[in-house]
Amino acid sequence: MKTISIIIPTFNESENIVKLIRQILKIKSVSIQEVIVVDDDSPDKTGYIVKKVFHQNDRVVCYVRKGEPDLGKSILMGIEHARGDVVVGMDGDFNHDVRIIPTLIDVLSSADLVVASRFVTGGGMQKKTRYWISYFFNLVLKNLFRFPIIDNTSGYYAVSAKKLHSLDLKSIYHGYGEYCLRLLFYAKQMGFHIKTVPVYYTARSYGVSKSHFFRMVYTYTYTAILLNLTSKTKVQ
Ligand SMILES: Nc1nc2c(ncn2[C@@H]2O[C@H](COP(=O)(O)OP(=O)(O)O)[C@@H](O)[C@H]2O)c(=O)[nH]1
Ligand SMILES: [Mg+2]
Repeated sequence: MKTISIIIPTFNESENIVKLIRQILKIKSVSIQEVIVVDDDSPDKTGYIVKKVFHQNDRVVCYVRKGEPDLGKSILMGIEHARGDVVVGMDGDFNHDVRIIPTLIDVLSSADLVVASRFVTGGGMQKKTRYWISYFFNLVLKNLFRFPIIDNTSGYYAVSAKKLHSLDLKSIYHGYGEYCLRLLFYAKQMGFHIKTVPVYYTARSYGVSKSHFFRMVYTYTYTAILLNLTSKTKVQ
């Protein structure tokens, strides 16, 4: 059975993370080798709480980054420490339904990268306004900017560790959620076999979202344009 490393970046998730890790560790149908939490030195002490609660559990590892918070670099740090055959990336706030982890792994047996998608049959999002904005944005990404699937901003995925390491990870994993656009764009460019499975995003259980709407639209659009321009230059 393939071993799995689950990577969860956190910032102020003290009320969610312990419960979330406990739910993940209960999954028995797939082999979860480790849950790696990378915390950006959260003021609410998320990282220290994880270390304290799970200090006797060698399947739970927590790194606390110091300095400038960076979601993408946090995930990269997790990837660099991951030892599993498969890497799963997910949020630490219950947006991403833990119960579909076995499905992601199952579908990965015939793919290189499996993305949990809100915009396929069976998928969705509790927050309706955000759902429609994300859907429209993703239509543009797919049809205008040549992105491979219909949910390129998901952030919940399973990928073969070997394939993942064939990509230039430092150029992908930095900044905020736009790392996801770079991951999918380069995965397509490198000929990854990409599949999707439906997911329903529930609203976060506690705490507040770190996403800033206008900043995200600007950064994601800029990233999509840049990826298209640089890839066209490469082809010429
Ligand atoms: N390490 C780290 N994690 C972050 C940062 N910003 C957000 N996160 C985490 O990334 C995940 C997604 O962030 P969230 O605020 O839920 O964004 P949303 O799902 O788009 O509303 C959550 O687990 C957050 O705790 C950051 O700067 N550093
Ligand atoms: Mg979230």
